[in-house]
Amino acid sequence: MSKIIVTAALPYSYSIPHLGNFVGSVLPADVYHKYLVMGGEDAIFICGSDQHGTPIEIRAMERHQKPEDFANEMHLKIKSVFERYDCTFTYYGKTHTDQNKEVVYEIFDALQKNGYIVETHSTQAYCNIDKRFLIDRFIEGTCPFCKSDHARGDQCDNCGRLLTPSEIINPKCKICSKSDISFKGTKNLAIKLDSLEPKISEFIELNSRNNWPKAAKNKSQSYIKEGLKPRDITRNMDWGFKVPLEKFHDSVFYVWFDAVIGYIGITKEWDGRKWKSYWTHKDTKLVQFMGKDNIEFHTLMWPGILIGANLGFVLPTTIKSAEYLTSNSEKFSKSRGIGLDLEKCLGILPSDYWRFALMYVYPETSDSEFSIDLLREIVNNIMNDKVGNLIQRVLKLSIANKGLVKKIRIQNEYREAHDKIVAKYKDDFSNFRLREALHSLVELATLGNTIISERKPWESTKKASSDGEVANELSDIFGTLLAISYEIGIMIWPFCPNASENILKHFNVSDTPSLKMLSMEVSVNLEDEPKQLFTKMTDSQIAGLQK
Ligand code: B3M
Ligand code: ZN
Repeated sequence: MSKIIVTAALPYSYSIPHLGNFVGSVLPADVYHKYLVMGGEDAIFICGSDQHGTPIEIRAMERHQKPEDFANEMHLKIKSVFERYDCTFTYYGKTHTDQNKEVVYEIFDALQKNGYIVETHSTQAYCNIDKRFLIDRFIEGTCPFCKSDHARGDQCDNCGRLLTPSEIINPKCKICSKSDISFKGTKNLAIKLDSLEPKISEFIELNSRNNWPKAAKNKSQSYIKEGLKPRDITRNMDWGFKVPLEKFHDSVFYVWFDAVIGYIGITKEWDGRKWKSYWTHKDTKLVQFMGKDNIEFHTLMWPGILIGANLGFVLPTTIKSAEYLTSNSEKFSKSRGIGLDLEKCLGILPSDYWRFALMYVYPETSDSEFSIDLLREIVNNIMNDKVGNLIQRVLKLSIANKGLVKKIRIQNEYREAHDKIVAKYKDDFSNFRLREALHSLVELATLGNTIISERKPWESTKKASSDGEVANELSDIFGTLLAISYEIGIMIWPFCPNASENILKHFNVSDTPSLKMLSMEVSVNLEDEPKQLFTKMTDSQIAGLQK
């Protein structure tokens, strides 16, 4: 059986992620991994906190804390928030560990030996007030490409282009907000992406056939077309992994260098023995979830590092990038204060609700607008009316007519429609259409609701006691409706694990659901009254979110 490594982009550990981050990577990765678990695959789910980089140093500075202490504190908070959203990582680690450092050094050595590291000399922005180099996010200004004011030293937050500080228009120091900036000479180490370009390009050609979204493929190809340049992998700052060369004793590796390698380092942190069998197995599939602003790091720099090091680590098979979740057409962003923070959300609605609603609008192929009104619509009309009510009605009807409940299976009349939906659900997952898979699940509930409203089983239950034919017909309907409810209980598990458990306990199932269970004989417990699966949103919940 081939091994599968599922990863979600490593969140920067300087603040709790918001809904936009969550739906862009960790949530769909968790949903997808749960589906693989249901299919009995040998799949691990790896994520962790990205602990280096300037934003962390900036926040730590503001709090008078050491970057390491601050990053570790935030790491624990982020980890616990994800767990409260029922994300079940195989391991949620972090990048500032000995294990990651070992892998980073091993890869760096190999890159050097293979001739892919070059020394670069450049002038860097320097704040004359704070007396330090203003790298990456320590400098902000206007983007030379899209003219947005959200350009930072390393990347524009709006258009996603990678930048260098000297390109930024009207630069300001992030620490003192002044523009007393000069450019001073400094040296760095870069990875020769230019030399690696033919191999990176070949990798993109080949692997983008594995369900890469258009954005991932097009963006990567257009960068290749422009031509790759050497890219710095070191920075003149203290926080990070020291570059192991005397000449660079005052530099550390660039956060993105040890963050992508962190996928491997975190797996090593998880299991000092097993990590290698996943990362170096020739049949391993590496499936990586991320927001679209992370694409080029994963399709150019990361494969460049892996190809250049040539240590036998697998290259990304599928890059599953997401578009943006928007609010009034603006991208959710923690730096700009739009978007709801995950902790607050959980105080208002339980995790299943967010998991369902967010996956229902997962910006899979284009940006997707999210609002409190839309959330209410999804919770009230879809989760409650279509899914929850169906399960409750079916169980209540069955309890009230115990004698008519016989075999739980889909009646011939509905078999074709039913099979089509279940096959589509599986096909959606196999082709990484996760939002579609959830919509397919809702379609199954719709089929159940149609059967109830067309057949109106309650109208003929009395007659069934004296008419055998009516009784048989009702048994078939109940059997079909119970089978649909049971299947929803299984198929909803990757999205709403709690609802799944609540449904399946009525079918005497307490194990983790599997796809095999879809075709197994099942019994129903008609003793316990069903509780409401989901409830509609109250005005006070809405008000809580608006605050
Ligand atoms: N921490 C960026 C982000 O949180 C970055 C991802 C790293 S993935 C290796 O969006
Ligand atoms: Zn300054």
